Amino acid sequence: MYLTKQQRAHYDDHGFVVIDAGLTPMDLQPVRRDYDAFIDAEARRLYAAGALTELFADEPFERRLARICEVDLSIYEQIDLMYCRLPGVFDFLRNRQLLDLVEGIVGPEIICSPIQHARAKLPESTLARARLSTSEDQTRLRSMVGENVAPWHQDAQVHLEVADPHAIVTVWIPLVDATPDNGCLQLIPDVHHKRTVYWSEGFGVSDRHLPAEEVVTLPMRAGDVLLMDKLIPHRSTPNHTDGIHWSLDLRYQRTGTPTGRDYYPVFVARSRDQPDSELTEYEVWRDRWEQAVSKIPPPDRPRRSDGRIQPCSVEIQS
Ligand SMILES: O=C(O)CCC(=O)C(=O)O
Repeated sequence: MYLTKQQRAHYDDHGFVVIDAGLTPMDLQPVRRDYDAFIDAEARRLYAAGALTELFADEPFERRLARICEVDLSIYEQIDLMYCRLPGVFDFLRNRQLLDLVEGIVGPEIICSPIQHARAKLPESTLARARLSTSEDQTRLRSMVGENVAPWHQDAQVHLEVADPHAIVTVWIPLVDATPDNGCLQLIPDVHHKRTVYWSEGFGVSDRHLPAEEVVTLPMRAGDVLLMDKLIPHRSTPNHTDGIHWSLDLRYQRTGTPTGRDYYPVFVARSRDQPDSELTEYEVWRDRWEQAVSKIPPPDRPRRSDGRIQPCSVEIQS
């Protein structure tokens, strides 16, 4: 499925577009299957080591990791894409249907940016249910429950300045239905026309710098796909249900443009001109990530050098 003219026009006019049922359950299945298997294998390892006294094997995908986190935090800490590096996820980054949608914005020469995450937003109720043995773990759990409640920000804030002039599309995909109750995204449309990055003290955009346009809340079904310009401010909200809000956020851009995180592996996801340049081998992707993360662990990665707290303009090349 390619973008229709109307969908492309919506993206250009408003800085985002949601493609209803842009992906099928079969498209998402390799990701869910591999995370399921990863969590199961890790749970069995912890069980054998005595860290878990039950496997929570009857819990569905939406709940199992949260139940495990009531007792042990180590699986949760490995969940993000750059640590987990699962074959089904690599396949998904190159999913034909997904790239057809991306091509409608980026064109036919597409790289997959290393700014990509799998997020398992834990329910707030995990805190009350937790039976962790130390107060340090209880504090860690509190920050885990909070870490995927993203403050208002633009994705331009998470790459280095070198990528400022280049268009980057964020592709946000819920793996379970995303609702206001479990913490779906909110965004401020149309703001990309201002060509402005709204800085704050630290990460995010503080209320006094936030553009005044009306906020849109975006409930989405699993399989819907959000395409969003990197200058659109967005945030996500806390999870008040008892299931995990699982999602992926990926970024794609035109081949040859800097990702602003070039110390992590970028790869050619699609090339109509030079199909041989596409990365098709899972092991290569996995090994590149492994090496990159061992040199620069994600918490130590270089950040933008902005002490800036005022909005600043960026010129994006079209
Ligand atoms: O998925 C979320 O809760 C936040 C995602 C986000 O802020 C992003 O993709 O930049």
